[in-house]
Amino acid sequence: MQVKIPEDWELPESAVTPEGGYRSRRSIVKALGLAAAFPVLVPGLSQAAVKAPTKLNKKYPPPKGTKPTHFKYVTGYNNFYEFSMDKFEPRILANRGWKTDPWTLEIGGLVEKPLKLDLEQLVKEMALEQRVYRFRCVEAWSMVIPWDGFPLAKLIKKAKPTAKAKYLKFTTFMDKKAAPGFDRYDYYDWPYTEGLRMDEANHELSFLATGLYGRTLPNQNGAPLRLVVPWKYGFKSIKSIVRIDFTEKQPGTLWHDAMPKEYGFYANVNPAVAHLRWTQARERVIGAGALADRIPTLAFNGYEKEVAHLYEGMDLKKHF
Ligand SMILES: Nc1nc2c(c(=O)[nH]1)N[C@H]1C(S)=C(S)[C@@H](COP(=O)(O)O)O[C@H]1N2
Ligand SMILES: [Mo]
Repeated sequence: MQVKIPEDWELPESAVTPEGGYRSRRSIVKALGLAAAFPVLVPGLSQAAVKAPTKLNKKYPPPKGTKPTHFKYVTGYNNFYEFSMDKFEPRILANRGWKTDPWTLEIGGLVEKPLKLDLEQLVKEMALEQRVYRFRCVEAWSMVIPWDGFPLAKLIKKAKPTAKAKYLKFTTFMDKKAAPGFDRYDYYDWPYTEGLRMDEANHELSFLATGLYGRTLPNQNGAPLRLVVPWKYGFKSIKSIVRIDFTEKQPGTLWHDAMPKEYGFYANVNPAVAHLRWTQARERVIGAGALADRIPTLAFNGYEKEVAHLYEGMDLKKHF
């Protein structure tokens, strides 16, 4: 057996503080092989359930000058309006009986053949890898998050879109009994939807996360499958996806349709374009402490070299 000493940023909170919030089958499966190292501290984790740890993709270690945000902030300070507009409530409300396993992902629109995929099966098929990405919310705060998952391009390949397909539209679950936000904030056009241009979606940075910090994605972070597009504002990284449709025209999305002057379809992180109500030039680093200085926001959230070519010739002030 291969023994791997986890970096301290890889340690799931469960290795430090036993807690009972994550008992589902998939949650246990990927606990980084920590059962061997911490047999008493990971409750309910049998040897049989331990799988090989997700391997860090060496191309995506923590970006230079950053430190991964502590697990307790990544999983305790969330935006998930289906549950609450408060930052701390999703952690509680998304773990009161909302079932994210089993889960079906449907793929339709301009594809050779519509698909219905069982998520557990899909995860088994995809070789999971870990990538540490910067994450920048449009509200001017940021984190650095070790995600586990697979490139979106791999799923697109499986989906076999037709030549007409130019965009992807993503849709989040909508179960009024499972989450209070649909009724509480009934002025939004639920379900939550998002979209990407095909070349953006096929870019190697576009990622589908099934976990973080080497363990199954907590419900509040968008279990069991959420998008991660690190060069765009966080609202593009749609959670708990139930459908992906391939379309010819730019799809409508919840935020863009609700407030097109505040939230663009592209939503590329851009310190030079202020939000209508605040500057985007600086950001608050979650976990750095209340008194820490804000740090400068980087063009394309630090991924300019990798993605700027996607927008060549476009006026980024207009297509914000
Ligand atoms: N379905 C859905 N996806 C969503 C949201 C949401 O409210 N519902 N919030 C978005 C916003 S604004 C952000 S910043 C990120 C937050 O992800 P996190 O809670 O995992 O940090 O999720 C995005 N995806
Ligand atoms: Mo956000």
